[in-house]
Amino acid sequence: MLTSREGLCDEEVSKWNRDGWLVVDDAIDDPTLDMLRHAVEELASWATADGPGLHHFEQTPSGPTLARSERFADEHGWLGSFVRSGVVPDVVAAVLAEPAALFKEKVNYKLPSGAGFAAHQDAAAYRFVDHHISVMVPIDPATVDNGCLWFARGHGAGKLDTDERGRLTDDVIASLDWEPVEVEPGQLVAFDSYAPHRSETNQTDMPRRTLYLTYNAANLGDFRDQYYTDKDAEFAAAGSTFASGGVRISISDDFLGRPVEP
Ligand SMILES: O=C(O)CCC(=O)C(=O)O
Repeated sequence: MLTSREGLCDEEVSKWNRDGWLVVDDAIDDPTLDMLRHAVEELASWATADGPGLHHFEQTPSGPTLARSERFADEHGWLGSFVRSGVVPDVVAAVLAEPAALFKEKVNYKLPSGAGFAAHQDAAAYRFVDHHISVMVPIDPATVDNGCLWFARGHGAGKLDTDERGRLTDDVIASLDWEPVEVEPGQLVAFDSYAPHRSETNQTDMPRRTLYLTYNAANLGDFRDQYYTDKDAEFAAAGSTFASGGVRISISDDFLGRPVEP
């Protein structure tokens, strides 16, 4: 239970305790947003030029489309600094009430017709420690039409029932009070790994790009290398589709996109 925390007002503390997610306004200034946009464009160019990082594609009506880039904090100097120091780890440290260590980092591009995500809790896919905090950093405005996140109100903690794919069951989904969280670049959304969330397809003709930066309490250890080593091994052994036919971009089978057609 979060009590008073430096950098968070009483209202934010009670919202965090009730819901497990929080929008932070005016967190990133315009020059930093320009740098972020530029950095995300560079990552996307790595995906098609055999550059560093781990990149995942999905099939959309316009062909194979970049869905996600991850594991870039050691390869992209500016982004590496942004994710490891400054406002984002500071927000996480405020909700954790202790310093945060980077666990993983990714960009979801959600280009036009890019797919959404079934309702899930990230805790199902995050290993080594029980509790993680993620921060969503919008690069483009996130709206209902382009597939913003939907969070539940009133479920700040605790594991919910899932099916064999790691998706929340229909009963759980129906029991939750869902709210679309539309945000603009400059805002952040911090969320607990037990906060249920989901999203829809991007139905616009513009990208909805978002960074997701995930941390654990630093005193528990640094698991990032181990996370990506395991993920590489799992993807290499299991291939790029789940038994369900879903495209494997996550450890959990919660992405609603289609595998790239041969
Ligand atoms: O970017 C989205 O629309 C949702 C992302 C998400 O839930 C995830 O990557 O686990």
